[in-house]
Amino acid sequence: MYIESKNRHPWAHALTLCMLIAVATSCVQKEFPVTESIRFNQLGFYPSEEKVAVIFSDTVGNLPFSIRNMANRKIVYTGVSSELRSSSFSDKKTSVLSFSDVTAPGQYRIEVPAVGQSHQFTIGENILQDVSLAGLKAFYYQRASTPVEEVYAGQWNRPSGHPDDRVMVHSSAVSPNRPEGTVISSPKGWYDAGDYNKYIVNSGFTVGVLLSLYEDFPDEVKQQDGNIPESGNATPDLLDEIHWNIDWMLTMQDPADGGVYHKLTEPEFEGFIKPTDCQKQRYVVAKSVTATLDFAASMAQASRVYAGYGADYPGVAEKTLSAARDAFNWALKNPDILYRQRDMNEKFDPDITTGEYGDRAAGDEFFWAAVELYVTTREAGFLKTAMAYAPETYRLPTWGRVSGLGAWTLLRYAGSLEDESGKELAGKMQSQLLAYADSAAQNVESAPYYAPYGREAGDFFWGCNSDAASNQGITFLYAWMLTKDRKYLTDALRDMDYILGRNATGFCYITGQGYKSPMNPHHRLSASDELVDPLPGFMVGGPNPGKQDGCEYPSDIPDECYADVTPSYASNEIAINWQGLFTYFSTALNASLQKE
Ligand code: G3I
Ligand code: 9MR
Repeated sequence: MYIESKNRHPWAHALTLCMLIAVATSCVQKEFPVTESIRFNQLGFYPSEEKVAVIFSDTVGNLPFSIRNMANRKIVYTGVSSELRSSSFSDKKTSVLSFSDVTAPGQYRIEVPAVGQSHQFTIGENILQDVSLAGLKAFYYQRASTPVEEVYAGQWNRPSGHPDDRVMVHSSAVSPNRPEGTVISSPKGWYDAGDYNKYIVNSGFTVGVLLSLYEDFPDEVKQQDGNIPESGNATPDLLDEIHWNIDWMLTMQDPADGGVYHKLTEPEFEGFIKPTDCQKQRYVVAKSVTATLDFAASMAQASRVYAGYGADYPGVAEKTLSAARDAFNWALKNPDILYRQRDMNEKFDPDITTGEYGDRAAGDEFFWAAVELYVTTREAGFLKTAMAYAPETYRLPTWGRVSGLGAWTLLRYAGSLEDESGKELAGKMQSQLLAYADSAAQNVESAPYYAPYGREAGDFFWGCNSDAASNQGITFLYAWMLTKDRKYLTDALRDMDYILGRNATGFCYITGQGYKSPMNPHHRLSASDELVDPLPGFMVGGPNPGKQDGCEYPSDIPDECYADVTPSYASNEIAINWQGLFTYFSTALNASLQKE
């Protein structure tokens, strides 16, 4: 800036001098173009935790960078990024910037003169609190058979849909007490995903994950205010929300024999229409051993949790336990009745073409159900079954592979188990889980995105943001809880950083969060309202080179196979099981970091 000397006010000299000094000390801000090539957790960083960003670039590494505090415009840190690195399956390169020494809460940005300046970010406490509450709230938006009210949902309010009070028993599901054509009432529950159906396998899994969050982090869960209709009662909002789904699940059990219908569904998927416009007849379809065992497991777990909340939920502990026992007995008598949609359609009408949630074996479901029943009742018979089906290795729990949920429960209750064989089983689960965590945590510092997740092509498949990334993060949290070794907590946070922006697409994969998040999820509720913004707080499935939806994807590279378009159900759908894992992960990680 040039100021005419003859008009100068005496102060002007001082001002000019200050500006010269400022330029010299770089307290004057130089503007660079804002770039999305500088990628990091878009929700921010905790003051005393690791802080890493990457430059997504195919040019050069070793680039000088600075961190600017946006309050006083001062540069507070300078450094040089790493050499270029890449993964085995991608030609894209990254260069890692590390600035963990910056610890003061505030707003900052990263400047890399050769590349540009980043979006602003926050350093502060409780960075994941908002997203974890949004994660819980998402379940409220998924509620069937009730109006979603403006006072809780703001602009996303909607009238009640899918009363499900006149559901037909499908010909595949008839029993002597319920002949074909029988109509039952099966209201409430959560819509499964982008579709409007309700599937017991996925519901049981989701309830199991969310109840585990309560059991592992009760203090944090009790403090949450989700602003849902039940928020005023004496029960934590998370448990109120879960109960909405449990109430539905209980209607899916045939009272005559304890078997549980696989799903409640329309015969083929509805169009992208509002719940109030859906006219198709809905059916309960075929009992299956996997649905029945997932039901037994989650009900047995619910029984011990709701025992503490009898004032708001009288009789629920007793009802869920007896439902779990009946279900388990049905499964023992019918261990081979797997759900096979194609076979079923050959025998029964009308054809059912909605989500299958099929399986090839039910050993992992037997394990999970037996563990939950054992821990709740302490009866030796259940322990014996659990031992018979115990896994040989720890696998990240997903809807079709649930043994990990049994492992989590055994680890949680290991200290209170009295039988020697129960303790031994818990010990086995502990070594298996730690072996997984240790192998997943190898050489993370040399990874292109500085995270354990995302280094292999196999990390990317339908639902991987949750079934792989969030799940691995939770497993690191278990490893941390078991050992108190802080390295596991850091690795969990690195996986979270990946999910929230430090990745190959630059997306923060939760709707309504960060500066770049999915706008067009495969979600009938979001797509059929008149609003631009999707319903908030939902995790989308993520990059999936399987591309089973036949959509146009921006790339063939596994970690870039993500299309933010409504038709992309293979990369951009939302689902309660994914939401459950992400809600566990974000709530538990925030709690663990705040406790430290
Ligand atoms: O192929 C991968 C393999 O490479 C990878 O190692 C492995 C890891 O577990 O996964 C493999 O299989 C994929 C599987 O999901 C993983 O869970 C299958 O290819 C893929 O087809 C399968 O997709 C499932 C999809 O339904 C199709 O059946 C998803 O898990 C499941 O979440 C999804 O569920 C649907 C419901 O049916 C209907 N409602 C929406 C819901 C969400 O999309
Ligand atoms: O919307 C459906 C989604 O919830 C499922 O995950 C997906 C795979 O089963 O199927 C979607 O429905 C599509 C159907 O399979 C094929 N026709 C188009 C439907 C909407 O995109």
